[in-house]
Amino acid sequence: MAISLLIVGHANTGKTSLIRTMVRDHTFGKVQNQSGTTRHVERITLSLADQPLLHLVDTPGFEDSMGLWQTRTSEPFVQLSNEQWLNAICEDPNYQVEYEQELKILRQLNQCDVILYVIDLRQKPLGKYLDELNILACANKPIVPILNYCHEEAGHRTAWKQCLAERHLHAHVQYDTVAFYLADERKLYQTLQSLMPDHYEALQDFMTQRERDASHRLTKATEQLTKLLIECATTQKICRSKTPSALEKATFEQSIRQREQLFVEFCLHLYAFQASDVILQDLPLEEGAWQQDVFDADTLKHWGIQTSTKAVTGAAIGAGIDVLSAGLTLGTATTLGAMIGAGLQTGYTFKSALLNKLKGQSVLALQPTSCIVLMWRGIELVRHLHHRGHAAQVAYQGNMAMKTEPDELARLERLFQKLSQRTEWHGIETLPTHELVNQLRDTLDQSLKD
Ligand SMILES: Nc1nc2c(ncn2[C@@H]2O[C@H](COP(=O)(O)OP(=O)(O)OP(=O)(O)O)[C@@H](O)[C@H]2O)c(=O)[nH]1
Ligand SMILES: [Mg+2]
Repeated sequence: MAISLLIVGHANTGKTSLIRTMVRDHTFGKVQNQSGTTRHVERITLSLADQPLLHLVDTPGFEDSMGLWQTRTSEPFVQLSNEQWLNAICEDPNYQVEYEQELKILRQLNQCDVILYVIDLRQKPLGKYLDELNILACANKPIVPILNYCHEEAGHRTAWKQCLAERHLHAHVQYDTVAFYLADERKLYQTLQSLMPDHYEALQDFMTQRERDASHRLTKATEQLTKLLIECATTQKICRSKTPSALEKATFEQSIRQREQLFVEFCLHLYAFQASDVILQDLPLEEGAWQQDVFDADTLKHWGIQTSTKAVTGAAIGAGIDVLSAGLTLGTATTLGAMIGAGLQTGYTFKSALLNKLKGQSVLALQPTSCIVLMWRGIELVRHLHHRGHAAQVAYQGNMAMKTEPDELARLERLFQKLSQRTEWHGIETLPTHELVNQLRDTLDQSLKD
C-alpha cells in the first residue's frame, strides 16, 4: 500500500508548489500568488518501478482556523473527543458554508498516513497558524512541518522552531519549492522513513533513484555543453571578400545563437521544464569580435608552420613563413599556393583557409573570449535548472557574471584558441578522445560540481 501524504497549510503558503516540485511536474494544479487558488482536493502519485509509493493529496488552504477552532469548545461539540469533533463538524449542516474550504481538509484527515504542514517562513507564527496545528493534531496523525521559503532572507525560522518544539514537532523539514536542493528533499524522505518503517526500503530505493537521475541529468547536460562549445568554437564561415559583409556576419551570428538555443531546448527537456521557464537574453556579440585571423602565430604553429613575425597576418604571408616540415622559406603567396596545391601536410581545412585568403576571401569564426562567454552562460543555465523547483514562476534570463580569475581566463582563451583550429571536429556526433576535449570537459565538471 502506498503512503498517503496530506499537504495542508494556510492559504498561499506553497502547498501546490511543494507537490509540483516533489513530482517534477509544473503542470500539476494551479499556482498563483494569492489565497484560495486551490479550491478542491487533488491527488497525484509518485511511483517506484511502476508501483505507487506516495499519494500526494493537495488541499485548499485554511482561511479561518481561529473561528473553526473556537467551535471545538462550544456546544454541541465541547463534550466530544477530538476525533469525534472532527467527524461531527464535517457532517454538521450549520458549518458547511462558513467553513466550506476547511472542511474539505478535515474530511481528508482520516484517510491519510502523514500530514505535511506547509509553513511560509516569511510569516510570523501567528495565532491563526497555531490554531491550524491544534485542529490538525485532533486527527492523531504524524505531522511533518515543511519550512517553505527556507532560502529567503529574514524569515522567522527561529520563532517557528520554538513554536513547533512546544508542540513536540521536532522533525521539521526545510524545502524551498523554488530554489530546490536534493539534500532538503532527502531529509523529507528520511523523516518519512522514520514515521513509516514498513516503507523504509522502498523510500531508500526511491531516494537512490532520484539521486541517480539527478547525477545522470548533470552528466548529460555537461556532455551537451561540451558539444555546443566545440561546435561553436569550430564554426567557420568563409566570406567572399576580405571584409565580411553585414549579411555574412549576421548569418554567422545567427548560426551560433541557433546552436545555443538548441542547447537550451535540450536542457529544458532534460530537466522537464517548458520554454517559458528560460528566456535568455541574446548572446552578446561585439562588433569586430568575430573575425578570426587564421594566420595568427598559434594557428600556424598548430600546423607545423613557424612564423618569422609574432603576429603574422594574411597580408604578411608573402613576407615569410618557415614551413618546418618542408624546411623551406616561402617568398611569395604564389609559392605558398603552389606548395599547398602540391600537398603540403597541413590538413584540408587550413589549406582551404589559406587558399581562400589568397583568393581575397576571409573567414568568420568565434573568438575565444566569445566562446568563454558561451561557456559561462551554459554553466549558469545548467546550474540554475539543476536547482530550479518545478513551482518556480519567474523565467530565468541568464547570469552574465564572469567570475574567472585572470590566469584561468588566459588558460581558457588558449584552450578555445586551440579548439578553434580543430575544424575537423565540426559537426561530428561523437566527441573524439583527445586531451583538448578532456580539458574542456574537466573545466565544466569542475564548475558544475558545487
Ligand atoms: N520564492 C518562493 N516562492 C514560493 C515558494 N513556494 C511557493 N511560492 C510562491 O507562492 C505563491 C503561492 O503558491 P501556491 O503553491 O499556489 O500556494 P498554495 O498554498 O497552494 O495556495 P492556495 O492553494 O491558495 O492555498 C506562488 O506565487 C508561488 O510561486 C518558495 O519556496 N519560494
Ligand atoms: Mg494550492
